[in-house]
Amino acid sequence: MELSQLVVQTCLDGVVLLRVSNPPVNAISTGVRRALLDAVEQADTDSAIRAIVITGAGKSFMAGADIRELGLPAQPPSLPDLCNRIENCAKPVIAAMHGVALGGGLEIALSCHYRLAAEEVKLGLPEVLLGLMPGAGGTQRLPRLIGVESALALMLSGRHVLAKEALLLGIIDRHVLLGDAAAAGVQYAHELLNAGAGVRRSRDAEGLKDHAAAQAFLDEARNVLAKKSRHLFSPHKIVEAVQSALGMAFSEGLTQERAAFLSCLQSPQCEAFTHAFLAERAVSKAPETPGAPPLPVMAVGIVGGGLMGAGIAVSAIDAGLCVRMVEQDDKAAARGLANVEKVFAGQVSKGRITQAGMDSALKRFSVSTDYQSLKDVDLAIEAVFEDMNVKKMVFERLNLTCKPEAVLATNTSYLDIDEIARTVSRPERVIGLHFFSPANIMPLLEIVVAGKTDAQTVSTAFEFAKKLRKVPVRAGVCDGFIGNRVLAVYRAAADHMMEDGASPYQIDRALRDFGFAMGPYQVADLAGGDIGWATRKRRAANRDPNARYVQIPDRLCERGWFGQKTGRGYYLYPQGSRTGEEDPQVLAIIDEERRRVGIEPKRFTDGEIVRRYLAAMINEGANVVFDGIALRPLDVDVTFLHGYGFPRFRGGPMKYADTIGLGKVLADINEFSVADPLFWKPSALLVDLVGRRAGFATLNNALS
Ligand code: T1G
Repeated sequence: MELSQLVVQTCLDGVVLLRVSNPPVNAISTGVRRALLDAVEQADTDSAIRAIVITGAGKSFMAGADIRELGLPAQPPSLPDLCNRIENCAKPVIAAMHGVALGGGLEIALSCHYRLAAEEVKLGLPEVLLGLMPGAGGTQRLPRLIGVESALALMLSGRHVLAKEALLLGIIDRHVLLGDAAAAGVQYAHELLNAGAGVRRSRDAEGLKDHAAAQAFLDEARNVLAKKSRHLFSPHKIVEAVQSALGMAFSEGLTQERAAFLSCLQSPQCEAFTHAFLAERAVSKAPETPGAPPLPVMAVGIVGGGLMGAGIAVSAIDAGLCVRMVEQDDKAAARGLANVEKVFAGQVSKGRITQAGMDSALKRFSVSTDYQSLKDVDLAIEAVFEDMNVKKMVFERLNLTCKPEAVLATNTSYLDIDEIARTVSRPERVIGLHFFSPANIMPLLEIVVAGKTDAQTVSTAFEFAKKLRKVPVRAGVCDGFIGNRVLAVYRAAADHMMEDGASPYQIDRALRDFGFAMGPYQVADLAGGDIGWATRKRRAANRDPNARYVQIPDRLCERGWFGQKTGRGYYLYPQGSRTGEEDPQVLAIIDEERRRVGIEPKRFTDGEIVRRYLAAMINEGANVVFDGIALRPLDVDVTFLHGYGFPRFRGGPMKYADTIGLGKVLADINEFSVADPLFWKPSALLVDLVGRRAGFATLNNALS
């Protein structure tokens, strides 16, 4: 695009309006930086111009540096140079913001002399969420403008603030209640000129005057980070940069900020976070959607009012949809209603919604024992007991009752959806919507496309996910789809290590140190051991008799030790406590099992535990891509980031594999396979990629 198109200029009565135009979000690409610098220099030297207003075209001011250029060699002018040039203008420069002003976008505004914003604007420095830090003066100007406490809070959380709060904090000077921010900006410029107001530079603001208080906030931030963000790189750099703002001259502080910014930019964490950001956008686009617009979904039917059905209901009600629930008898219907009410009541008690908000939400909800109440719904979701015959019966009823075009979805987490689809006369409308528990909170939604599902049904499911603010991942039919299929394999790898000598507590600790929020045995205790037990029993008939099967989990389940809900599992939970204590009796049971199968326990280092666990996860992730169950490796990454607690700063298992090198992963698997060749079979995809010296990333581009 020509530079003149990236920044459109209009000039009237001595005020020039510079409108950045780089759809969809006015990311500050190299071209935008060049065009804006040219325009600002020209305006500053043009004696006919008395003030400059910078704004954005379309829906936004500017969403920050162009994320797609982050890994590329830097091109001049740099964003810090542009910001300095703006701040050095000899005539007033006004930022007029609407939509989003994020990252480098807000940093441009901070280098302007005056700032106004439309009511709905979202301002923020979200660089930390990309493993970065503000790199164009944000760490130096914002604390001077609003003080260390508020500036650090914004930069360390990456959160957005609306105009009202920004005004209170002192980030902006005015907010525009009605009308166009750009027009208000021009009017503000005239007012300033009429009042004889001159330039006013953020670097001269006095927010750091109380040195001792500022230092105390910095010390406190360091303490909090040491506890809560020990794995992360960039938050610590942010604190260092703000420390420079406190102790150094502005220009020196900028130099320190630049060095720290570049170290973040070159860190693997930045690459991983950026991968996660782009992968999330890629998964939300179904390949089917362009040719098959979604059907409108206004009313949703849900069969089953258990915890899952109720969670899905709440999620849909929250999205503004009408929800009709069906249960098999009055007692179950009353329980379904109570489950839904309980979730809303919980939100009221936490202050997330008001009682009036709850009452109005519940007006969109009804429960019945009659399938006829579903005759007009656009989408019906079955969330009944995980049993093929029960599910088939439900689908037969839905087929008879629902209107012909309605989408019929199942929330099964592993059953064969093709088989379910065979029970209806419209298999093209059948799809899997696999929610994760609690369904109103967990962001992941696996959209499972069966053999006969048509394109419109797929795009309707994706649109529905968007309405519910879920992260959709397209999956194919197999036992466990993407997430649970891979989970079964790495959980088995963990169990093998437990039987071979590692304690569940060491395994959990090693994986927490890697960055998981919880280890697999803490997760098992939280989810309930009975669920995994039922799955193991179901799979028993098809299990390869030669495959290794660790019986320790069964020994716990046989004792009724299902985890938190029974007060003990792998851990002890005295008096309903949620943080478990190590249990010597569990260790004794493990020892007994080792003796029974004749295993001499060996020591594992934490590093070995991580290596085995991740190798199992990556290898099965590769199989899932190879079999076409996941579209690309990035779909596996998003599944694990949003449904299984994989640390975001590592980008997902497949991204992590690329980071350490697929050759290393394959070498690990080959090493482990010496002792157990049946379990450790290298994925054909992994072998192929290593042979071609390629990474998983090469398979991500085709569809994204
Ligand atoms: N660069 C490039 N593309 C971007 C972008 C950006 N900054 N932000 C969004 N997009 C694309 C996105 O990939 C998608 O593309 C489309 O815009 C719509 O986005 C020196 C270094 C702005 C709140 O972190 O938070 O400045 O998939 O689907 O829900 O200090 O995008 O359609 O091809 O998300 O309406 C800091 C990140 C950069 C902002 C809009 N900025 N973006 O949300 O739509 S680092 C950010 C967002 C920086 C300096 C540093 C959101 C949004 P496509 P979307 P949305």
